[in-house]
Amino acid sequence: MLDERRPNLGTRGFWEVAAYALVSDKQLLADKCLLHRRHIVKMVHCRQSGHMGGSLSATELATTLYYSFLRQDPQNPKWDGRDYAVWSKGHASPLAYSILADLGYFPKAELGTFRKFGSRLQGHVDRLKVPGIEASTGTLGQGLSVSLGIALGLRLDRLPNHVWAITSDGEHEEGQMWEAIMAAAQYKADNLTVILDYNKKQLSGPVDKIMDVAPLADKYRAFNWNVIEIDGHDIPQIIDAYKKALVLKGKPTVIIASTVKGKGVSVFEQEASGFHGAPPCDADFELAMAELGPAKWPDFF
Ligand SMILES: Cc1ncc(C[n+]2csc(CCOP(=O)(O)OP(=O)(O)O)c2C)c(N)n1
Repeated sequence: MLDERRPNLGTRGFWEVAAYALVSDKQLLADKCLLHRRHIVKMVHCRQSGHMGGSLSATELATTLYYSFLRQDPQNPKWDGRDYAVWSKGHASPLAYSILADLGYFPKAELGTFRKFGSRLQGHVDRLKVPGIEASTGTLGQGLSVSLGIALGLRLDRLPNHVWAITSDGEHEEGQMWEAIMAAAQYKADNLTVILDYNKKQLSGPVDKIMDVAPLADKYRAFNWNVIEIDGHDIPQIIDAYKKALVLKGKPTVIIASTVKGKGVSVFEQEASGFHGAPPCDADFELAMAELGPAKWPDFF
Protein backbone atom coordinates (compact mmCIF):
# COMPACT_ATOMS: atom_id res chain seq x y z
CA MET A 1 0.00 0.00 0.00
CA LEU A 2 2.33 2.73 1.15
CA ASP A 3 5.43 0.63 1.10
CA GLU A 4 7.39 3.18 -0.82
CA ARG A 5 7.20 5.27 2.36
CA ARG A 6 8.43 2.53 4.60
CA PRO A 7 12.09 2.30 5.48
CA ASN A 8 13.51 -1.19 5.65
CA LEU A 9 12.63 -1.73 9.29
CA GLY A 10 14.07 -5.19 9.70
CA THR A 11 12.45 -5.38 13.12
CA ARG A 12 10.81 -8.18 15.00
CA GLY A 13 7.04 -8.26 14.99
CA PHE A 14 6.57 -5.61 12.38
CA TRP A 15 6.67 -8.16 9.60
CA GLU A 16 3.10 -9.02 10.45
CA VAL A 17 1.97 -5.44 9.92
CA ALA A 18 3.85 -5.13 6.67
CA ALA A 19 2.28 -8.38 5.50
CA TYR A 20 -1.19 -7.00 6.21
CA ALA A 21 -0.42 -3.93 4.16
CA LEU A 22 0.88 -5.97 1.28
CA VAL A 23 -1.46 -8.93 1.05
CA SER A 24 -5.27 -8.76 0.71
CA ASP A 25 -5.07 -5.72 2.89
CA LYS A 26 -8.68 -4.55 2.89
CA GLN A 27 -10.09 -7.92 3.91
CA LEU A 28 -7.45 -8.32 6.57
CA LEU A 29 -8.20 -4.85 7.88
CA ALA A 30 -11.90 -5.72 8.05
CA ASP A 31 -11.07 -8.96 9.88
CA LYS A 32 -8.92 -7.04 12.34
CA CYS A 33 -11.77 -4.59 12.94
CA LEU A 34 -14.02 -7.45 13.96
CA LEU A 35 -11.38 -8.76 16.36
CA HIS A 36 -10.96 -5.31 17.92
CA ARG A 37 -14.71 -4.81 18.24
CA ARG A 38 -15.01 -8.11 20.13
CA HIS A 39 -12.18 -7.08 22.45
CA ILE A 40 -13.69 -3.63 23.08
CA VAL A 41 -17.03 -5.11 24.16
CA LYS A 42 -15.35 -7.85 26.20
CA MET A 43 -13.05 -5.45 28.05
CA VAL A 44 -15.84 -3.09 29.04
CA HIS A 45 -18.23 -5.90 29.96
CA CYS A 46 -15.59 -7.70 31.96
CA ARG A 47 -14.73 -4.63 34.08
CA GLN A 48 -18.26 -3.13 33.88
CA SER A 49 -16.59 0.16 33.09
CA GLY A 50 -15.18 1.95 30.06
CA HIS A 51 -16.01 3.58 26.76
CA MET A 52 -17.42 1.28 24.10
CA GLY A 53 -19.39 3.61 21.82
CA GLY A 54 -16.57 5.90 20.71
CA SER A 55 -14.18 2.95 20.44
CA LEU A 56 -16.55 1.09 18.13
CA SER A 57 -17.11 4.18 15.95
CA ALA A 58 -13.38 4.74 15.40
CA THR A 59 -12.44 1.10 14.77
CA GLU A 60 -11.94 1.24 10.99
CA LEU A 61 -10.23 4.65 11.19
CA ALA A 62 -7.68 3.57 13.79
CA THR A 63 -7.17 0.05 12.47
CA THR A 64 -6.42 1.30 8.95
CA LEU A 65 -4.08 3.92 10.36
CA TYR A 66 -2.06 1.55 12.52
CA TYR A 67 -1.89 -1.45 10.18
CA SER A 68 -1.47 0.26 6.84
CA PHE A 69 0.02 3.70 7.34
CA LEU A 70 1.87 4.22 10.58
CA ARG A 71 5.62 3.65 10.41
CA GLN A 72 6.31 2.06 13.78
CA ASP A 73 8.29 -0.59 15.58
CA PRO A 74 6.36 -2.20 18.43
CA GLN A 75 9.61 -3.65 19.80
CA ASN A 76 11.12 -0.19 19.89
CA PRO A 77 8.19 2.16 20.56
CA LYS A 78 10.40 5.24 20.79
CA TRP A 79 12.08 4.58 17.43
CA ASP A 80 13.07 7.94 15.95
CA GLY A 81 11.68 7.06 12.53
CA ARG A 82 8.18 6.45 13.76
CA ASP A 83 5.03 8.29 12.84
CA TYR A 84 2.92 9.53 15.72
CA ALA A 85 -0.68 8.59 16.46
CA VAL A 86 -2.09 10.74 19.25
CA TRP A 87 -5.32 9.53 20.85
CA SER A 88 -6.82 12.94 21.48
CA LYS A 89 -10.10 11.15 22.27
CA GLY A 90 -8.23 9.35 25.02
CA HIS A 91 -11.33 7.65 26.39
CA ALA A 92 -11.31 5.32 23.36
CA SER A 93 -8.68 3.33 25.22
CA PRO A 94 -10.24 -0.13 24.67
CA LEU A 95 -9.68 0.31 20.93
CA ALA A 96 -6.18 1.71 21.40
CA TYR A 97 -5.18 -1.15 23.71
CA SER A 98 -6.60 -3.87 21.46
CA ILE A 99 -4.65 -2.54 18.47
CA LEU A 100 -1.41 -2.05 20.41
CA ALA A 101 -1.64 -5.55 21.93
CA ASP A 102 -2.24 -7.11 18.53
CA LEU A 103 0.73 -5.27 17.07
CA GLY A 104 2.97 -6.56 19.85
CA TYR A 105 3.50 -3.46 22.01
CA PHE A 106 2.58 -5.50 25.11
CA PRO A 107 1.31 -9.03 25.87
CA LYS A 108 -2.11 -9.77 24.43
CA ALA A 109 -3.44 -11.40 27.61
CA GLU A 110 -2.95 -8.06 29.39
CA LEU A 111 -6.17 -6.83 27.79
CA GLY A 112 -7.94 -8.83 30.50
CA THR A 113 -6.56 -6.37 33.10
CA PHE A 114 -8.27 -3.36 31.49
CA ARG A 115 -9.18 -0.79 34.17
CA LYS A 116 -8.19 -3.18 36.95
CA PHE A 117 -6.57 -1.56 39.97
CA GLY A 118 -2.82 -1.57 39.36
CA SER A 119 -3.08 -2.31 35.64
CA ARG A 120 -1.24 -0.03 33.25
CA LEU A 121 -4.26 -0.24 30.93
CA GLN A 122 -6.17 2.54 32.62
CA GLY A 123 -9.45 4.03 31.46
CA HIS A 124 -7.64 6.86 29.70
CA VAL A 125 -4.38 6.34 27.85
CA ASP A 126 -1.10 7.16 29.63
CA ARG A 127 2.14 7.65 27.72
CA LEU A 128 4.27 6.92 30.77
CA LYS A 129 2.65 3.54 31.30
CA VAL A 130 1.68 2.07 27.95
CA PRO A 131 4.19 1.47 25.15
CA GLY A 132 2.95 2.96 21.89
CA ILE A 133 0.92 5.72 23.55
CA GLU A 134 2.37 9.09 22.53
CA ALA A 135 0.38 11.45 24.78
CA SER A 136 -1.54 11.11 28.03
CA THR A 137 -5.05 12.22 27.22
CA GLY A 138 -8.61 11.99 28.49
CA THR A 139 -9.06 15.67 29.14
CA LEU A 140 -10.73 16.39 25.84
CA GLY A 141 -9.30 19.09 23.61
CA GLN A 142 -5.65 18.81 24.58
CA GLY A 143 -4.41 16.10 22.23
CA LEU A 144 -4.46 18.27 19.15
CA SER A 145 -2.23 20.88 20.78
CA VAL A 146 0.19 18.11 21.74
CA SER A 147 0.05 16.77 18.16
CA LEU A 148 0.83 20.18 16.73
CA GLY A 149 3.75 20.57 19.11
CA ILE A 150 5.16 17.22 17.95
CA ALA A 151 4.61 18.16 14.28
CA LEU A 152 6.37 21.51 14.62
CA GLY A 153 9.24 19.90 16.53
CA LEU A 154 9.67 17.30 13.79
CA ARG A 155 9.76 20.03 11.18
CA LEU A 156 12.37 21.99 13.11
CA ASP A 157 14.49 18.83 13.08
CA ARG A 158 13.79 18.41 9.34
CA LEU A 159 12.31 14.96 9.91
CA PRO A 160 9.70 13.41 7.60
CA ASN A 161 7.61 11.66 10.29
CA HIS A 162 3.87 12.30 10.14
CA VAL A 163 1.55 13.09 13.06
CA TRP A 164 -2.04 11.83 13.17
CA ALA A 165 -4.44 13.12 15.81
CA ILE A 166 -7.48 10.94 16.50
CA THR A 167 -10.20 13.34 17.62
CA SER A 168 -13.96 13.34 18.20
CA ASP A 169 -16.84 15.68 17.42
CA GLY A 170 -17.89 16.47 20.99
CA GLU A 171 -14.23 17.26 21.61
CA HIS A 172 -14.54 20.12 19.11
CA GLU A 173 -16.67 21.95 21.69
CA GLU A 174 -13.41 22.63 23.54
CA GLY A 175 -11.94 26.06 22.83
CA GLN A 176 -8.41 24.67 22.90
CA MET A 177 -9.21 22.66 19.76
CA TRP A 178 -9.80 25.86 17.80
CA GLU A 179 -6.64 27.48 19.09
CA ALA A 180 -4.67 24.48 17.84
CA ILE A 181 -6.59 24.45 14.54
CA MET A 182 -5.79 28.13 14.04
CA ALA A 183 -2.12 27.70 14.96
CA ALA A 184 -1.65 24.62 12.75
CA ALA A 185 -2.83 26.59 9.72
CA GLN A 186 -0.74 29.62 10.66
CA TYR A 187 2.37 27.42 10.78
CA LYS A 188 1.36 25.44 7.67
CA ALA A 189 1.74 22.16 9.56
CA ASP A 190 1.27 19.82 6.62
CA ASN A 191 2.89 16.98 8.55
CA LEU A 192 -0.21 16.93 10.78
CA THR A 193 -3.50 15.20 9.95
CA VAL A 194 -6.61 15.30 12.10
CA ILE A 195 -8.86 12.25 11.95
CA LEU A 196 -12.27 13.40 13.14
CA ASP A 197 -14.57 10.61 14.27
CA TYR A 198 -17.85 12.35 13.46
CA ASN A 199 -20.33 10.05 15.21
CA LYS A 200 -22.65 12.94 16.18
CA LYS A 201 -23.15 11.73 19.74
CA GLN A 202 -21.35 12.62 22.93
CA LEU A 203 -21.58 11.62 26.57
CA SER A 204 -25.22 12.44 27.23
CA GLY A 205 -26.81 12.62 23.79
CA PRO A 206 -26.60 14.17 20.33
CA VAL A 207 -23.83 16.73 19.83
CA ASP A 208 -26.16 19.15 17.99
CA LYS A 209 -28.54 19.27 20.97
CA ILE A 210 -25.78 19.89 23.51
CA MET A 211 -23.41 22.31 21.71
CA ASP A 212 -23.53 22.02 17.94
CA VAL A 213 -20.16 21.91 16.22
CA ALA A 214 -21.52 21.86 12.62
CA PRO A 215 -20.70 22.75 9.94
CA LEU A 216 -17.29 21.24 10.69
CA ALA A 217 -16.05 21.10 7.08
CA ASP A 218 -16.86 24.79 6.51
CA LYS A 219 -15.25 25.75 9.79
CA TYR A 220 -12.02 23.89 9.05
CA ARG A 221 -11.95 25.39 5.54
CA ALA A 222 -12.41 28.85 7.01
CA PHE A 223 -9.45 28.12 9.28
CA ASN A 224 -7.43 27.34 6.12
CA TRP A 225 -7.21 23.55 6.35
CA ASN A 226 -7.50 20.92 3.62
CA VAL A 227 -10.75 19.08 4.23
CA ILE A 228 -11.57 15.52 3.16
CA GLU A 229 -14.99 14.06 3.96
CA ILE A 230 -15.52 10.30 4.02
CA ASP A 231 -17.57 7.44 5.41
CA GLY A 232 -15.49 6.42 8.41
CA HIS A 233 -16.47 2.76 8.19
CA ASP A 234 -15.53 2.34 4.53
CA ILE A 235 -11.96 1.04 4.47
CA PRO A 236 -11.19 1.90 0.80
CA GLN A 237 -12.37 5.48 1.42
CA ILE A 238 -10.23 5.70 4.54
CA ILE A 239 -7.18 4.43 2.66
CA ASP A 240 -7.69 7.00 -0.12
CA ALA A 241 -8.10 9.79 2.40
CA TYR A 242 -4.96 8.85 4.32
CA LYS A 243 -2.97 8.66 1.09
CA LYS A 244 -4.19 12.12 0.09
CA ALA A 245 -3.41 13.55 3.52
CA LEU A 246 0.19 12.43 3.17
CA VAL A 247 0.73 14.18 -0.15
CA LEU A 248 -1.23 17.41 0.37
CA LYS A 249 1.27 20.17 1.10
CA GLY A 250 1.16 23.70 2.50
CA LYS A 251 -1.72 23.19 4.94
CA PRO A 252 -2.74 20.70 7.60
CA THR A 253 -5.47 18.24 6.62
CA VAL A 254 -8.58 17.12 8.45
CA ILE A 255 -10.41 13.95 7.53
CA ILE A 256 -14.00 14.33 8.64
CA ALA A 257 -15.25 10.78 8.88
CA SER A 258 -18.95 10.14 9.32
CA THR A 259 -19.38 7.23 11.70
CA VAL A 260 -21.95 5.50 13.87
CA LYS A 261 -21.38 5.44 17.59
CA GLY A 262 -21.53 1.86 18.89
CA LYS A 263 -21.01 0.58 15.34
CA GLY A 264 -21.41 -3.15 14.87
CA VAL A 265 -23.90 -3.89 17.63
CA SER A 266 -27.53 -2.92 16.97
CA VAL A 267 -28.49 -2.25 20.58
CA PHE A 268 -25.51 0.08 21.05
CA GLU A 269 -26.08 1.89 17.75
CA GLN A 270 -29.70 2.63 18.65
CA GLU A 271 -29.04 3.97 22.15
CA ALA A 272 -29.21 7.79 22.53
CA SER A 273 -25.54 8.24 23.42
CA GLY A 274 -24.32 5.19 21.47
CA PHE A 275 -23.43 3.43 24.73
CA HIS A 276 -20.90 6.16 25.43
CA GLY A 277 -19.63 5.11 28.84
CA ALA A 278 -22.21 2.58 29.90
CA PRO A 279 -21.15 -1.05 30.29
CA PRO A 280 -23.34 -3.72 28.71
CA CYS A 281 -25.44 -5.99 30.91
CA ASP A 282 -24.94 -9.73 30.46
CA ALA A 283 -27.84 -10.04 27.99
CA ASP A 284 -26.55 -7.18 25.80
CA PHE A 285 -23.07 -8.65 25.99
CA GLU A 286 -24.28 -12.02 24.70
CA LEU A 287 -26.22 -10.27 21.94
CA ALA A 288 -23.19 -8.19 20.99
CA MET A 289 -20.86 -11.17 20.80
CA ALA A 290 -23.40 -13.03 18.67
CA GLU A 291 -23.79 -10.07 16.30
CA LEU A 292 -20.06 -9.57 16.03
CA GLY A 293 -19.65 -13.25 15.30
CA PRO A 294 -16.42 -15.17 15.59
CA ALA A 295 -13.35 -13.30 14.36
CA LYS A 296 -10.72 -14.88 12.16
CA TRP A 297 -8.50 -15.16 15.23
CA PRO A 298 -9.43 -16.26 18.76
CA ASP A 299 -10.08 -13.50 21.30
CA PHE A 300 -7.00 -12.61 23.30
CA PHE A 301 -8.56 -13.05 26.74
C1 LIG B 1 -12.39 18.53 29.12
C2 LIG B 1 -13.32 17.38 29.31
N1 LIG B 1 -14.62 17.61 29.59
C3 LIG B 1 -15.46 16.58 29.78
C4 LIG B 1 -15.01 15.29 29.71
C5 LIG B 1 -15.95 14.14 29.97
N2 LIG B 1 -16.23 13.43 28.75
C6 LIG B 1 -15.60 12.28 28.45
S1 LIG B 1 -16.04 11.68 26.98
C7 LIG B 1 -17.14 12.95 26.73
C8 LIG B 1 -17.98 13.05 25.50
C9 LIG B 1 -17.19 12.81 24.32
O1 LIG B 1 -17.92 12.89 23.14
P1 LIG B 1 -17.07 12.89 21.86
O2 LIG B 1 -15.95 13.83 22.05
O3 LIG B 1 -17.94 13.12 20.69
O4 LIG B 1 -16.46 11.42 21.87
P2 LIG B 1 -17.00 10.08 21.20
O5 LIG B 1 -18.46 10.24 20.93
O6 LIG B 1 -16.24 9.90 19.93
O7 LIG B 1 -16.70 9.01 22.19
C10 LIG B 1 -17.12 13.83 27.78
C11 LIG B 1 -17.95 15.03 27.87
C12 LIG B 1 -13.65 15.09 29.42
N3 LIG B 1 -13.12 13.87 29.30
N4 LIG B 1 -12.83 16.14 29.20
